[in-house]
Amino acid sequence: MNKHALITGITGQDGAYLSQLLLGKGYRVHGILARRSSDTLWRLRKLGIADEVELIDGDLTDLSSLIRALQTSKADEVYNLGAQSFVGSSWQQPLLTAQVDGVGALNVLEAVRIVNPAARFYQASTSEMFGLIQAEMQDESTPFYPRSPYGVAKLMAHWATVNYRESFGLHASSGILFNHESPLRGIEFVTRKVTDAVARIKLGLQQELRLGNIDSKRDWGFAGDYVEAMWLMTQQAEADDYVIATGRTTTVREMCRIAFEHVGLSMEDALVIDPAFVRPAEVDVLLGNPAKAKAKLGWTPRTSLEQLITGMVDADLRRLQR
Ligand code: NAP
Ligand code: G4F
Repeated sequence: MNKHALITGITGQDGAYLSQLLLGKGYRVHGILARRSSDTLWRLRKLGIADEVELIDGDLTDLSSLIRALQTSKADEVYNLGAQSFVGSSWQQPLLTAQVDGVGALNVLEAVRIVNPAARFYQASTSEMFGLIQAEMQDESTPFYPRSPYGVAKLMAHWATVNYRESFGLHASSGILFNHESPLRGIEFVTRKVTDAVARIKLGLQQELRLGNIDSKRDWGFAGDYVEAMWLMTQQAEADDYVIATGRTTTVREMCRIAFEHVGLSMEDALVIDPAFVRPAEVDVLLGNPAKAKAKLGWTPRTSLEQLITGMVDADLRRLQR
């Protein structure tokens, strides 16, 4: 019998890669489609799987739609990836972010508890919860100190996941994922903003690239590697929380340099620092320790930052040339 999975956020970067992974394993994949006026299926189309997933109307802020989705999909595994995921917007839309990313996760947990408490649940937690870091390298025991409304909302969802595991015995795991990127990354995030701009500058379509704080450091990995960790978590006998990261941290400046050098351009000629992109509070450094995931899940990242960024530049060049 094929397993059934339900994914919130199926139209996002991770939702698309996770769908591809699960379809490859023989799952029937169902996804919540929050209706938007513009085309949100482009990532699923790009991976050639838009017709293979089964979409169900719903929204994380509407518990009744989630209950119906659990019933319709008959899900054995539920992956809560849906979110207002752009940190920068969370200061402009703090209440929406709290409703979708915080209360929304609680809604999914409630739907699981009501419809099928035996279903396995995955919560998309984030290294943003570490914020003002309390240890040089962050692992599952590092105290949290969120620095954005997004981080605060995600922290609520994280603790709700732990709480439902401890209160009701749900198989509920929280993946504390550090930044992960791909050619399917939204254009507002810094890696994709950079790789798209580098490709445009190379093709003569744009002159400059405007960024905010280029001294912040991130632990960047490839989204395709990270969705495997999500699946591995739901396959374990016991639910638990895991840090998923590469163990290497790099400044935005260096990431940017890799992109420019890949196409033989000088970063200094194009980069403009623009205060408009500086945030009210910054997460200066993130560096994750994935030792537990390696030991217990057998998970390791396979893609270097150089492979990731140059691959994203190449993908943007191909797209723009078409
Ligand atoms: P993403 O590309 O921004 O995708 C977000 C998804 O959430 C989209 O499918 C979006 O639908 C959906 N969504 C937004 N509001 C919704 C609502 N009210 N109801 C239902 N769905 C809604 O994000 P991602 O990079 O794939 O990340 C996946 C998850 O991991 C997110 O929860 C994110 O916060 C978390 N995370 C990401 C990273 C990372 O580096 N990528 C790291 C740690 C944690 P539309 O397409 O219709 O907008
Ligand atoms: O790419 P970013 O917007 O990612 P950020 O804020 O780290 O959040 C991402 O990773 C989190 C995991 O840690 C996820 F939970 C979250 O959903 C999201 O996927 O910014 C990265 C860094 C920041 O320090 C930002 O200030 O790049 C800096 N930056 C500098 N100039 C910029 C820009 N970021 C963006 N988006 N745009 C700029 O122009």
